[in-house]
Amino acid sequence: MKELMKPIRTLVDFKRGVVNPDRVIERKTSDMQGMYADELALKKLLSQGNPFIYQIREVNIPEETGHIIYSTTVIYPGKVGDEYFMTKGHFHAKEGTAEIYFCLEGEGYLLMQTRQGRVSAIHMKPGVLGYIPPYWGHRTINTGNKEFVFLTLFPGDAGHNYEIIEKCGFAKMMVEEDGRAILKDNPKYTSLNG
Ligand code: PAN
Ligand code: ZN
Repeated sequence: MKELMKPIRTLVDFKRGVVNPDRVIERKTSDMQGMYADELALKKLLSQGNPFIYQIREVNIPEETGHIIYSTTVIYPGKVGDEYFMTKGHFHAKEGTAEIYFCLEGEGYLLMQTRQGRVSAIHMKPGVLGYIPPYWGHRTINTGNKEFVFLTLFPGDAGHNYEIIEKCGFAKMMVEEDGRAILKDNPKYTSLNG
């Protein structure tokens, strides 16, 4: 039998996420190249100081079956052209694994998509839990004017596959139109099925 792992106590600040993370991952505008419809607007942001788009605060949990990995994500408020700041988005490497997102602060959307191009979106605000069933790729989008903060929990052996989204994008994108967030067809989307 493997050595027993010790229980972990984690303090989570609803406005900032995990207070003492083992690892902080920062994603800047330059990490999001090719993901926004308006490439000129992205170039402009790059030249204006390459701002941070989001931050992940992770706790060290073994990436193994039986464990539950958890972390918090903060997406900053902002837009690239009309399109709101968002995460890269991914499928799990082991696609038959689910995930739970729980909103702590701010507001936004949990956008999901299957390999076949079926799309679903959940409006997130504090107290809303979004369940991502197995086989749904997922991305989150900050449609508010302050930080959008959420806790995520997923199986230890899920893994991450970013390639599908990098190559095909999401079928829908979230843009501001007349002061409101609306879901529109993404002109850059290419279907996996050709
Ligand atoms: C989340 C995400 C996190 C950042 O913890 O990893 O929100 O988004 P990207 O990984 O798409 O950059 C999760 O879904 N983990 O599986
Ligand atoms: Zn995930």
